[in-house]
Amino acid sequence: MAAALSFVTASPTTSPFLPSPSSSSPLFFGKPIKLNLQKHFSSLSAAAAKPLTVVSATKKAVAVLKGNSETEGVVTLIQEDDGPTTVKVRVTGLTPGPHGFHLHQYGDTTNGCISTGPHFNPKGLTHGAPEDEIRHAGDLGNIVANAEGVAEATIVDNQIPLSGPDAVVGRAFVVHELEDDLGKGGHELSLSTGNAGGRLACGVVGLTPAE
Ligand SMILES: [Cu+2]
Ligand SMILES: [Zn+2]
Repeated sequence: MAAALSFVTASPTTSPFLPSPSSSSPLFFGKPIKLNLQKHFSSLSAAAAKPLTVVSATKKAVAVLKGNSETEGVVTLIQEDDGPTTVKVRVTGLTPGPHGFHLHQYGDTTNGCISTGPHFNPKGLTHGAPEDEIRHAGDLGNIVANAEGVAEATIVDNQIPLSGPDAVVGRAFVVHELEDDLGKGGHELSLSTGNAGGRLACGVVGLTPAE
């Protein structure tokens, strides 16, 4: 027990000793120690280190948009290799006309769509149009609802990959009450949110089978 305690308090990467793998269950130590054992005892790590990466280079994801209104929708994302991501959107229950459509930073909906945070912005730029050089990665412009309140769009974009450091999996789409002015409206919110108003519905991006 004393050895176990001193091991737990030591830094995993600089610990001068490691317990014999047979002397105690890795489960006793919890996850960090288990990883450490894998690093040092290759025979133990063989199964766990086996790559989980799928052979196919196609990645797919989906987000189901819901909120506190009748607005709802589905967004599918597909990316081949390191190419652009194709986003297919169908949202219903909108007022006719344009509605801001963005990827927001967090996949957190504990407080509804508000807890998804600001627009996904890994480069620290100001808000803009999808075709602008200066834009948030999450700036996908507007989707336009028809007279029946249905908006359908296909968006192809280079700044919302499904893997890598700027991956959008785990973040959230938001569809807004108003038109996104694409940073050009002259309103005090134009350069942060496009002054797109309230958040009608949102959904967290999750991976789906790539087939
Ligand atoms: Cu938004
Ligand atoms: Zn933005």
